[in-house]
Amino acid sequence: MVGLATVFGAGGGTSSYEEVEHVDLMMLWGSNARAAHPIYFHHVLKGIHKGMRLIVVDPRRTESAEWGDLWLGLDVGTDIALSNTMAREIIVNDLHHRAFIELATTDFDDYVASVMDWTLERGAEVTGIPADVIREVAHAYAKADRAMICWTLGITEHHNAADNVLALINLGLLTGHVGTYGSGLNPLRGQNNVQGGGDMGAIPHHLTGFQEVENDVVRARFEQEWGSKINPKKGWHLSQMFEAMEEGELTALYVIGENPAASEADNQRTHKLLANLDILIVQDIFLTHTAEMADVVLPAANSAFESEGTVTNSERRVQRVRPALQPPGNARDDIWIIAQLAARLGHDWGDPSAHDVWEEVRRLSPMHAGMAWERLEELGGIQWPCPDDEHPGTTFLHGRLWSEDPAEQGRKAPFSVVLYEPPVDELDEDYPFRLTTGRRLDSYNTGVQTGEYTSPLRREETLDMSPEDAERLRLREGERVRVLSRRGEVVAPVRLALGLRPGLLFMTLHFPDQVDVNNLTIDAWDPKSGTAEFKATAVRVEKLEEPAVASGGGGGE
Ligand SMILES: Nc1nc2c(c(=O)[nH]1)N[C@H]1C(S)=C(S)[C@@H](COP(=O)(O)OP(=O)(O)OC[C@H]3O[C@@H](n4cnc5c(=O)[nH]c(N)nc54)[C@H](O)[C@@H]3O)O[C@H]1N2
Ligand SMILES: Nc1nc2c(c(=O)[nH]1)N[C@H]1C(S)=C(S)[C@@H](COP(=O)(O)OP(=O)(O)OC[C@H]3O[C@@H](n4cnc5c(=O)[nH]c(N)nc54)[C@H](O)[C@@H]3O)O[C@H]1N2
Ligand SMILES: [Mo]
Repeated sequence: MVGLATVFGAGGGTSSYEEVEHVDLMMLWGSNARAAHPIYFHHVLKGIHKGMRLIVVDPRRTESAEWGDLWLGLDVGTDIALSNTMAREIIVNDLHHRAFIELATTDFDDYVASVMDWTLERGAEVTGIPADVIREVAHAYAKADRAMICWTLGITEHHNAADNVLALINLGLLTGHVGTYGSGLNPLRGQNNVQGGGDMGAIPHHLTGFQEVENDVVRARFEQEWGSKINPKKGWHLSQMFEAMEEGELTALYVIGENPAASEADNQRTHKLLANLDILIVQDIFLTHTAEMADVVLPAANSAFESEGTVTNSERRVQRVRPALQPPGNARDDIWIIAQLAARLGHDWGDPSAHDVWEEVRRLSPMHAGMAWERLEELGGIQWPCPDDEHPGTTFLHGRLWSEDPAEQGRKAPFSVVLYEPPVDELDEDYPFRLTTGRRLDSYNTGVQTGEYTSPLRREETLDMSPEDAERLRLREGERVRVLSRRGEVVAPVRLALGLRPGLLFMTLHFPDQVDVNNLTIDAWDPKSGTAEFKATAVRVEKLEEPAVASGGGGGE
């Protein structure tokens, strides 16, 4: 969000799902969309069937990479090196889009100067990708008629997340692959309503519709609607909140729909800080680990199946949801709980419905103004911006950049100088393995919502390791090992994974009761976006016990 908002003024993916079926070349960068975004990947498959070339940039050979024409297995945290090397290759071969750069961008010369050291040889050395492969991909991306880059956490869960995103945006600007149908720069959102949450203002520096909380004119409009004063200073993001707890500046926490006791990096620190709060309130549909630590638990209805409202997906499409089930027991709609809390604090909001809330959103947020409830229904959802009742919604963003008319074009898009910096948690003799963490198709996040079901797909947590490393450490499939980082340790069974190169390990966050992976992760975070470096931990692996003597058939323990 931060990277896109900095360059283009709007923190949303530029393109529509349907466009993916008309793309010539797609770079799926740091995203295992096959497992984590199956609906989106369905569109990718349709694109592939129509002749799209798919290039996957991921340290692991993922399920997504299996569908790719090329897999670039770079070392964790070297994406900026790859992007800068591609940029230099494009520039020295005169493959950049001079007309677009002239028309629509600024700061090109500084950018050129910053990438000129990134020869193919240096890029290959830092990323681990052969020089001729980087060359091929740079040429293919620049020459494609319609090219798109999609990314997710492999890019954003690093200490330099915003710079990683800016590095990808630079490539789009350099080649003019933005602002036209079938091109674009797209972060895929993690949950059905991550985009919507940010759009509604659940983000430290924005009110609803990306309007700056520090802007006096904006605040005055909201204050008039709400009849109360708004703090003029932007708030803290999650990582800053934990820092503020450490410094004693934050002593009360109200958590709605999040399980930080399991999902935050370096959770020994997290647990200590949550336990030290004066008051912890948790509003959730399950009694989570965080809720178990809480002073007050407010049982909520599930907003996906038990209440009414809207969600906004990665293509900026606002869609309606309706209740299909009755909430159990005392569980109540999140809106109802919040209104009751307001009443106890002396503000009578009555009993607002989801529709009432939505009408307020439309009054305050120009990009939602044309999205009447009935129109959302009729049109099968609408993509923002949709400023008035006649507007059909917006398929792709930033077409204005191609306009010759300065008034229509508006602000130009700046190139950003981004410097390569390796991960914070360094590899050394004691911690020689790079552990990266993420997801599998069969489970969801901290397991709260998927922990109870049984399915043939469902697995326990494992430590995934390359067969070469397993052989070197004399480990067998299923053998339990101790994994240690500079912060903590876990025990997990080994699984041999052909998609991993030697030196790289993988685990998920799905089974915190069995293997609490965030015991290992580092709380280093990106000052621009607030995201933690979940994707790069330095660890070592120790054998737990001597393996039973091998007996030909590889028998059990
Ligand atoms: N089945 C399922 N689907 C989900 C979720 C789930 O838990 N289960 N969670 C949802 C949520 S909240 C989110 S945010 C999304 C996340 O969706 P994804 O981001 O696609 O999922 P991850 O597995 O976390 O990480 C993506 C990939 O980044 C790669 N990677 C790691 N380090 C680097 C690096 O330095 N560079 C590059 N280029 N790649 C790197 C990893 O190998 C991994 O394949 O998924 C959503 N969808
Ligand atoms: N090691 C490691 N750690 C990670 C990551 C990683 O890749 N590696 N990924 C990070 C990412 S991208 C994410 S998004 C986080 C996820 O971290 P969390 O968001 O903390 O994890 P979830 O399990 O998705 O928890 C969501 C909670 O919302 C509740 N909930 C669901 N619907 C509703 C509702 O309608 N109302 C209310 N009130 N509650 C509801 C669920 O019951 C659940 O407890 O984890 C982060 N942590
Ligand atoms: Mo996420």
